[in-house]
Amino acid sequence: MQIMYSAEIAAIRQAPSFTKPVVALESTIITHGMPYPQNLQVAHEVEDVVRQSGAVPATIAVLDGVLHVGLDPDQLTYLAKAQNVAKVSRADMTFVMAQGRTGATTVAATMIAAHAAGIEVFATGGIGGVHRGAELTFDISADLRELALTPVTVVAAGAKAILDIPKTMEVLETYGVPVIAFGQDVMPAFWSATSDISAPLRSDSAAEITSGLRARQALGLTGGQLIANPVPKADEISAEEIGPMIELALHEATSQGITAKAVTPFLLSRIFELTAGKSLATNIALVKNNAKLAAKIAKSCHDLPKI
Ligand code: PSU
Ligand code: MN
Repeated sequence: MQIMYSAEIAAIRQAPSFTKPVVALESTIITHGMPYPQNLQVAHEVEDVVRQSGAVPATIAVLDGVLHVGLDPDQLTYLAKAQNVAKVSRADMTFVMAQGRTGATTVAATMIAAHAAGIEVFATGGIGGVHRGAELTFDISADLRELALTPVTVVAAGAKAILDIPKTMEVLETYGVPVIAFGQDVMPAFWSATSDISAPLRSDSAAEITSGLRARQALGLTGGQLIANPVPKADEISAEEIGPMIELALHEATSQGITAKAVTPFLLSRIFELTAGKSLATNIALVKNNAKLAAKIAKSCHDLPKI
């Protein structure tokens, strides 16, 4: 498949890998997670955090039918301003490409593209997971199955708190995905740094995360891993504060008949309104924090290449 690289990525590309550590970044967060112009500003700031942390950022998106790994500044602006952008995952990314359309990549689609380009580490806000009420709707994000299949390390602030986190943890365990909380014993819950759900694994060092990964690969185990990185305490919204707003947004989604791909963007924008913008500030802080840790992990992966 034809992949277009940004000038910055092309300069360090030495197929099948890179001469510097690289961190992939998703684009659904830009088009479906935040309003313009904050989305563009945040996209640049997150890329800068990756650079300041010693790695090279590769924001991934489909622009007019072409899969881009790394976006030049004008392409980033084009995407941030674009209307009617498709939200693409494993099921529909290549079809949207065939139609020549523009698509923002979810965690699942970004993992696929990152792996195709030879990128091992990816930073996002929160992964998709098992939605509350999934026993009736069967709404389980394709992100979970992607973690089972595609060998990319995903750094996220846990699963979004709008989800059913215990069920999400069960599915990840069934799929054999290592879930490693960074620096604490409990799972973070996106806007909140902690939750009452204990983390299956804990690590305090990027090097240790990389050795765990290399050991998995040496054993021939496929798939990715989830690094659950808590939002900095100073930026968090406590579970007590955000809990009732999540409940209200979920109730509205159900009563307005919001389903499928529209659920996550609807809930995020309602919670933005209900918290008077505070949820967005927290979201931005946690994405930057994840970009920083992802750069550290990318550096240690670069220092300890896969044999
Ligand atoms: N995290 C955010 N904002 C987002 C998303 C995650 O802070 O917009 C996106 C990611 O791209 C994730 C997607 O893959 O939501 C999950 O959507 P769904 O629940 O429809 O699978
Ligand atoms: Mn879904």
